[in-house]
Amino acid sequence: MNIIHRKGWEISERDVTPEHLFLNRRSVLKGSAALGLGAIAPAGSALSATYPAPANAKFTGTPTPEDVASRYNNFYEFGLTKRAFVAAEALKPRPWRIKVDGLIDKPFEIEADDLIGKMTLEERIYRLRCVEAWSMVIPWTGFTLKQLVEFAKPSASAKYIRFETFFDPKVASGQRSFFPWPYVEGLTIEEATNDLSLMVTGVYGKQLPNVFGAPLRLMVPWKYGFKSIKSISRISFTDTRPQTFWEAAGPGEYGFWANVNPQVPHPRWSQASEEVVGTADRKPTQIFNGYGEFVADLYKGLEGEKLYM
Ligand SMILES: Nc1nc2c(c(=O)[nH]1)N[C@H]1C(S)=C(S)[C@@H](COP(=O)(O)O)O[C@H]1N2
Ligand SMILES: [Mo]
Repeated sequence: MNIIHRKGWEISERDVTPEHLFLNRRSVLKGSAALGLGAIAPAGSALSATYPAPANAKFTGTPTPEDVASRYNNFYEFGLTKRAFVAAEALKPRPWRIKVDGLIDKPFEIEADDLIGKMTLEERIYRLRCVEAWSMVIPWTGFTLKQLVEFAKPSASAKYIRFETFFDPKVASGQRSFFPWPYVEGLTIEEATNDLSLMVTGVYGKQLPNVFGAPLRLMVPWKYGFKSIKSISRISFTDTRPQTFWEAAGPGEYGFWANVNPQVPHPRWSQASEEVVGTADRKPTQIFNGYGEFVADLYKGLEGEKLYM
């Protein structure tokens, strides 16, 4: 990969989340409740998700064009190129069982759409920064991971959440390759219950297409993109730090925390700037991908950890 090194660019004004929008969020969410979105579910059945969901005014921006973002993806289950959308058509995201287990009140299995139907959906525009030094801006629909944690009722001993992608080499040809399948990721409970952590069910105002990780994927925008695991089939609460797919594949290059930091280079390239996919631009990378006001406190006292790889 060819990386152009540029330093010292200023962060532009429109990249900073305005404080007044932050303060407005509560009223925005109250407003969506007032529209009665929770009231149209037939008794005893899950509410089927409707798109587009109400936009959260705290997370705005100008999205990467949809035809660009949906044709430039990492989804190694469907090959090592950015053209995963072709092979990903083989995935059948419905019906889709999700196992929720480990250190919780009552382990259970649930149909993805039933789980989604129990949650409050909203739309958020997030920046996505891949560890390969490119970025996009994507309008996701989903529910806060915090809602799922509250639904699962973890015991006090649960310190981490481990996420696992489906494993089906007949459907996902990439899973016949040498990688340590299935794809696994993890967060601490504190990270998972941070307001930014989103379980994604839709994108560009529609139900999630396969290539984006249907029917349910994680989005943690202050971390490198590989943390945002796609097509989740199992969610486990544990007291031990899970070993992730990329840690197992390349422990010298990828770690558990993977917080974005322009000052900490990847062993093979700089992270100082990023290619803005769909444009001819590069821009300077921001610490925590610009989300430090929400997440920097999570890492107080953890300075001895490799927080940025
Ligand atoms: N299961 C799974 N999840 C995954 C990946 C993958 O290969 N398999 N790639 C990751 C990487 S490296 C990135 S940058 C993002 C890309 O998300 P997008 O295609 O929705 O933009 O998904 C992440 N989640
Ligand atoms: Mo990535």
